[in-house]
Amino acid sequence: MYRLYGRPGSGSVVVEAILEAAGVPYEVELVERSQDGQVSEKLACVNPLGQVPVLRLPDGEIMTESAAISLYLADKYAKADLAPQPSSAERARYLRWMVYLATNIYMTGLCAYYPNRYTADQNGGKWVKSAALARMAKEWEIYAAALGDKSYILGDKMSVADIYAAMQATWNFDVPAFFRKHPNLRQMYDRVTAHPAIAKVWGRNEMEDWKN
Ligand SMILES: N[C@@H](CCC(=O)N[C@@H](CS)C(=O)NCC(=O)O)C(=O)O
Repeated sequence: MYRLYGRPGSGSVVVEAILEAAGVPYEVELVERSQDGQVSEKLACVNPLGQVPVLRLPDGEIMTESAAISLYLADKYAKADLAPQPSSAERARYLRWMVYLATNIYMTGLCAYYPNRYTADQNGGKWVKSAALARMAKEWEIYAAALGDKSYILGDKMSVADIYAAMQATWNFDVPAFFRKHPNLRQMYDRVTAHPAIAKVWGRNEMEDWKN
């Protein structure tokens, strides 16, 4: 069985959503951060960076990196219809935006959430954070422009890229303001989260706390 190491509302949500939508048996091992910010031992054993998500495959193989895990599962469980076929025309766009989200918005978000990690200056964190927020705004503008008035980033069909983007949208510091700025992202978000399996995972992870 798959074992997903995750934390509510974190990058494990996209993996959980794919497993749920694919109807594959899995268990979730919650790994909370300790009070002093240290990485728990059980997480350090499977990911030396101490980050979630981590997926242990049924054969014991360990996968880290949310985008790699998502691409892998979506291809493996093609019946869930969450990824364009490797030979399809949409594949190039799908890969482009999956990697864009992983390497730009996700990473810039880490700079905003953990700014002191990215500077050796003990007073530099606030500058790292403000630069990261400006950069992230630009990165979302680019994504929103690519989405345009389409329902999903690939057109009429939802893919893992949309689930990934919807999850990352909830990490904005002011989600309602973010969606006011990008109504097309809000529409995409609402479509994605209306999917029954995704709604279930969203609920379990309290992904809609920003609505309160
Ligand atoms: N590149 C990794 C990033 C994973 C990541 O940053 N996960 C966050 C939760 S969303 C985390 O565990 N942060 C704790 C930390 O970085 O110490 C991925 O895409 O899986």
